[in-house]
Amino acid sequence: MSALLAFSDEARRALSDARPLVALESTIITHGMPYPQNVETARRVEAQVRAAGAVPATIAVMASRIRIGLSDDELETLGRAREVMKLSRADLAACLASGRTGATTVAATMIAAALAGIDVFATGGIGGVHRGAESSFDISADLHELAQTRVTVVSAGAKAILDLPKTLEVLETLGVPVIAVGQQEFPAFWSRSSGLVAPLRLDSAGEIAAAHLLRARLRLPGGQLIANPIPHEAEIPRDEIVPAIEAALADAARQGVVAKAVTPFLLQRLFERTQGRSLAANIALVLDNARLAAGIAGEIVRQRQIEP
Ligand code: PSU
Ligand code: MN
Repeated sequence: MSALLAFSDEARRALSDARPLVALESTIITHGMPYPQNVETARRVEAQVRAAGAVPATIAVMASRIRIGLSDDELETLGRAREVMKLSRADLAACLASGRTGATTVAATMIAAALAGIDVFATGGIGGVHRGAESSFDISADLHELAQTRVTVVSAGAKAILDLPKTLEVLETLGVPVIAVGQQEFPAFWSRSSGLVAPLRLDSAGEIAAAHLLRARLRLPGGQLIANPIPHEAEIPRDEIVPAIEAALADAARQGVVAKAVTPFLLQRLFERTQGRSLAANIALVLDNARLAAGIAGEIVRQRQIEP
């Protein structure tokens, strides 16, 4: 295993000193945001994790290694690169075998984090059940990963381009705890409100960390989905974002966009249709998730020392 994982010096030292780490994904860099905002955001997210007392480890596949922690230069290279594979569970081994560069989605980042011994991962929004899934069968592998890989994923909910009620139903079926923070409502990525009640609520990093450790003691496989609403000042109210989402979905249908291309296409279209506001909101929510994730990672380390 150690030959497959290549750690940054910072990540290796943090792991051997049992200091808190936060895993970060790379699909948000390569497929989720345009250059150069993608690279700027990746660096700011890492800085936010450090400021909140943890060590960041951005994950990607390069030269047949799963990289746990990237340098500034590597973030830049990844952020500019074209033809980067979008890696989910199904794609990891084939990407490693081919030697190509791959960006990890939520599912693949969870797998890598668990292999590396990292408990907490911060992202923007997970993939979920797409609208029209009853005919397209488009359900993100992120949901199944949450059911089987023991990592706490800090998100701003699921992206509101999805069918959120169906996404919550599938998560319930799979036994994934969906935990809202600071409110009872499940947040909708760009907006704090979705009109849906989250199944669970925990308002402190300490409780979320305790639940993470208790799941291991209960021998429950799978992770936790933390749904942290976007900060007030950055949110796009639902009645503003919903028409843009509908229009973006219509664009996708007209152009016959399917499979892995759907989410990146919709995010890009929303960026255009909101004159960049969707991107500003996305950046703000990822930064806030990084802050919360670092707090949870710190609490996990602290609580493990008290009760191993
Ligand atoms: N969060 C963001 N932007 C993104 C993603 C998450 O703010 O681009 C990515 C994640 O990598 C997630 C993926 O796993 O979108 C979902 O892709 P799909 O719907 O094809 O499973
Ligand atoms: Mn899909």
